[in-house]
Amino acid sequence: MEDCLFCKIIAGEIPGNKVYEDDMVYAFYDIDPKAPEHILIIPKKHIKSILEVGEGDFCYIEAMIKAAQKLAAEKGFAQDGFRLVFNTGANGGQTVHHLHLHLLGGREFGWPPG
Ligand code: IU
Repeated sequence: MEDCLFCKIIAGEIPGNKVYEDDMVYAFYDIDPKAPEHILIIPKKHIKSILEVGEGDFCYIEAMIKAAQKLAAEKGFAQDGFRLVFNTGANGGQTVHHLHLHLLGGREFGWPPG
């Protein structure tokens, strides 16, 4: 593990507001929510960004999407709609360099994003 904040949250070294965990992924509430429901879904393997997802890593993407389906249904915003976002690199607004899928729900979102 590198010196990575999200790896430390997975390991329980830093508290995270966990909402879901399985053998592949970990999900927790974003500390600075951009919507009434804002959950981060992260792979348990340290992958820096969507650009670093290798051939053997797509099982993590599958698990992340499955977790998003499950959480959107459980939190009650699946039917109204929601947004999934992978910010990638500087122009994409990525600030934490451990792959994370933003699951945002509970309000209407504009398009295009800012
Ligand atoms: P980004 O796509 O890399 O910009 O998203 C990183 C997110 O991680 C952002 O929404 C932060 O609010 C969030 N976050 C967090 O939940 N806990 C933390 O300790 C830190 C960032 I630092």
